[in-house]
Amino acid sequence: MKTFTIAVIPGDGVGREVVPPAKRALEKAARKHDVTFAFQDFDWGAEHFFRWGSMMPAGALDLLAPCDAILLGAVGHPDIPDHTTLNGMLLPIRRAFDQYANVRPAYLYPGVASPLAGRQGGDIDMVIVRENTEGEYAPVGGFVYHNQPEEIAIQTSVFTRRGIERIVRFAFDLAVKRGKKKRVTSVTKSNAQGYSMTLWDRTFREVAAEFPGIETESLLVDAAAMNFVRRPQTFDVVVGSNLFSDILSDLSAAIVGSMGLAPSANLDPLRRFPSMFEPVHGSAPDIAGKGIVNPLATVLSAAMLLDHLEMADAARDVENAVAAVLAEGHARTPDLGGSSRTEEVTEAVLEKLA
Ligand code: GGG
Repeated sequence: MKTFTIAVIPGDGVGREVVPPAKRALEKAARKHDVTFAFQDFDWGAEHFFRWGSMMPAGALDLLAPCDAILLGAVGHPDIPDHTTLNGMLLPIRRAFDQYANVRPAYLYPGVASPLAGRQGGDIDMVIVRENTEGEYAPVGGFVYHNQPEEIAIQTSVFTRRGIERIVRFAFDLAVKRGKKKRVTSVTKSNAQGYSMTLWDRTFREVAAEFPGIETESLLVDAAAMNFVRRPQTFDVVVGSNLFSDILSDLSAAIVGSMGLAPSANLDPLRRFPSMFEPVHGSAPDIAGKGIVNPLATVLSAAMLLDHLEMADAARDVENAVAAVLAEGHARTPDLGGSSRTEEVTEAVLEKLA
């Protein structure tokens, strides 16, 4: 029987409540497919910061490197500045392991209400592909006259032809693999940002020429946001920079019913390093500890982990279990208009997996 080693970082806030259900779903799905998981739990995050002054210890990346994949909950604590938590753990892991493709599917499940009028289950089915290692989140910049009245802050975006080309090619390959609308939408702001974004547009056109069977569309990010609301059914694969896709994937999650249903994968498509799977949502301190967080975004992220480890049947089992629970509509956390607790939704999914 094959055993996969999974690094588990529950992190902060609701991250600690959504990771155990995902581990249970993984274990149950794996049992049916003659696979086992060896979980290595790492208690990193805000508590580690309070105790030791850093989100994760020195040498943390060396501990993660030999694992087959990483399962992450959330990062963020009200008493620590958000840039400290994000730059102290999540972003360094993405960069160290060259997880350059952040894949964020948004699917309107039957039985789930979209805030958009007239949309039925299956009407919205898109994937946001986010460039994940450079762009606006590159750690390049600094302060001059720090904390003085004449203070200057400089934050530099970094766009490389190599970085753009590989994420755009990943998006086209994904559109081919999905075999659905066969459409890739590129999102930029090249009317205002005439260097980085025009490099993106030119690179997009060059890569698109290699995929004559895929329809293309280029939108400015403001128009993309508007069209996610006006005509969400037309989108298939949407590719954009680190910042734009971060924002648009919150919007895509909202139009399919809830951030609580939005999974994600931070992939090293070349498989040199472990890839990382996490819900799109953050630590949600307002509901942390109340036992009402929706575990399904993390459970669906676990399904993406199974897909990445080439256990497609097990991944479909998990997705189908989630779809069945949502279609029945009995077990629902408050974000979906229900009153179920995290535990009840978890048990409902596990029952379907049996
Ligand atoms: N699920 C991980 C998490 O806490 N995400 C919140 C967040 O702010 N993420 C920023 C990002 O994805 O770049």
